[in-house]
Formats: sequence, structure tokens, C-alpha cells
Amino acid sequence: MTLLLALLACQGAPPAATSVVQVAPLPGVDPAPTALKLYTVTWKTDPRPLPLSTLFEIEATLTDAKGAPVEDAKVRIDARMPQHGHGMATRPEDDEGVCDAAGACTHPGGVYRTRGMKFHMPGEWSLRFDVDGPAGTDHLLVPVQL
Ligand SMILES: [Cu+2]
Repeated sequence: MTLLLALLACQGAPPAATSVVQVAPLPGVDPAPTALKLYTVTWKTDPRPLPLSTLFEIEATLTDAKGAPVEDAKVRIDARMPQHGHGMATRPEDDEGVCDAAGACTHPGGVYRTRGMKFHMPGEWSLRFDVDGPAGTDHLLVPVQL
């Protein structure tokens, strides 16, 4: 029943493609510690401010507890609407970084990019960064109101 309600909740008329809703307050400006404080994530969207119903990408800079860039981690970025029980309609693509012939990849400067994200509904979104790096796995959840 919960699932049914969630589906029904998402069948409202889609917002006009031209509408751009300002996030308030605009998240991602300040460095945010991950849940276990193993890393710090500073991120921004392109375009900015974050658009509704428009593809966007995120550039995240990952640093360790001492503030040094972490170049050899894996960062996955995803988003859900927790009150509706669904995620994005698009499949985000995390950039592999710079890879050598053996397939080992690094992210110079600790910069990670994810493309193909879209918030297709207004409401409360939860942006999630999953980090798997040299200090261990950790994550960051950021509430985003559109
Ligand atoms: Cu929804």
C-alpha cells in the first residue's frame, strides 16, 4: 500500500520544463563531513542553482581528515525522494577519472564528477555520496528541497 501511495504521489502533473527553482539554502557551498568523518566532501552542481526537471552534473572534491585531496577513491552519487520512496528516473554516471592501461583510475586533485542526474519532481530529495577510499567506506546525505 505504501508503494501504491508512492506511485500515486508521483503521478502529479510534471512541472513545466522551463521552471527553475532556487534551492534554499543552497547546499554544497561549504565542506561537509561524511557520516564517520573519514572524509570531507565539497560539491557543486552544474548548472547552478540546481534546476528542476533538467539534467545536471555534480563536481565533488574529496579530502581526507587532514584536508589533503583523496585521489584514489570511488565516489558514487545518487538521489532519492525519501517521502515518495523512489529515486531518479535517470541513471547517473560517475566519471572514472584518469585511468591507466591496467585500468587503475585516479582523480587528480580529488575531483569527482557525476553526470546524468535529474530531479524530476519538486519536493524533498536526499542526495547521497558513497565514498570508498583509503580510509574506508563512508557516506554523506544531503537534504535538498526543490
Ligand atoms: Cu516523488
